[in-house]
Amino acid sequence: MQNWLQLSMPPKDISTNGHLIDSLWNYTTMLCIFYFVLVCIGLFGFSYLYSRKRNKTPYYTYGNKKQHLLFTAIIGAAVFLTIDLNITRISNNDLLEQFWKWPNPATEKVLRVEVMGQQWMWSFRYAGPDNEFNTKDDVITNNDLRVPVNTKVLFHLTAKDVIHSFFVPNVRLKVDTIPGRITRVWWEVKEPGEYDIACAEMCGTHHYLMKARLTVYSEEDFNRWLATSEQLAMNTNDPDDTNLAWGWKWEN
Ligand SMILES: [Cu+2]
Repeated sequence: MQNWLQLSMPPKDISTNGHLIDSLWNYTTMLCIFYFVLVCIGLFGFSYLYSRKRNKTPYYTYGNKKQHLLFTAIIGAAVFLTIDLNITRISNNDLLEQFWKWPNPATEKVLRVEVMGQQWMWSFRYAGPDNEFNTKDDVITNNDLRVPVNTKVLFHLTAKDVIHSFFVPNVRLKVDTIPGRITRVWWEVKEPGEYDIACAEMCGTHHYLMKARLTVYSEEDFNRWLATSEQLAMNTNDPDDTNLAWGWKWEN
């Protein structure tokens, strides 16, 4: 049963690195709750302690005594150190140790995919049998991304018209696609199934329609699908069809 609590939670994490994002998210949320409770205790506690009922004569203070300033500085420093500085440190570590460890197609098994965002759909391109992008045998799909499980997938992304954002909630992954620039991202997913892809950048009137399907196959199923699609591409891709010519030469 899906109740409001489940609906407000992020969807199931199916990736090898998604837990890093989740733990950062939880850490930030927990500390914000902690400081929120602390502020509430102060606010309501002092309102009670210094209420008119308990203090017949008013006492005026401007909070500018040395101990007031010191106390304020300590609270400020604690927030800065435990939240700001610490999440910067954690995310920096995650980037260096995981997200920026780019898989190398020359030395390991990596599936490469080119992604094009446009108003209002996502297109995907696989290199095809010749292993070269932007050639006649490329497998091209619209709003339909298929990848194998337990395999690193490296994406190079761009956009045709305006800035879009490639968002896969189950992988905890979001990256802008920008006209005239290639951004990149990689993932490894652990669970076969079907998942949502969305655009996370308000990109025009039909932004909400810009959704695609991610299918994660077992390795055999993926290879079977790819072989069939490659055959189909070689038979039917029309070199004069300008709608298919949006790819580019892959550069590592
Ligand atoms: Cu978009």
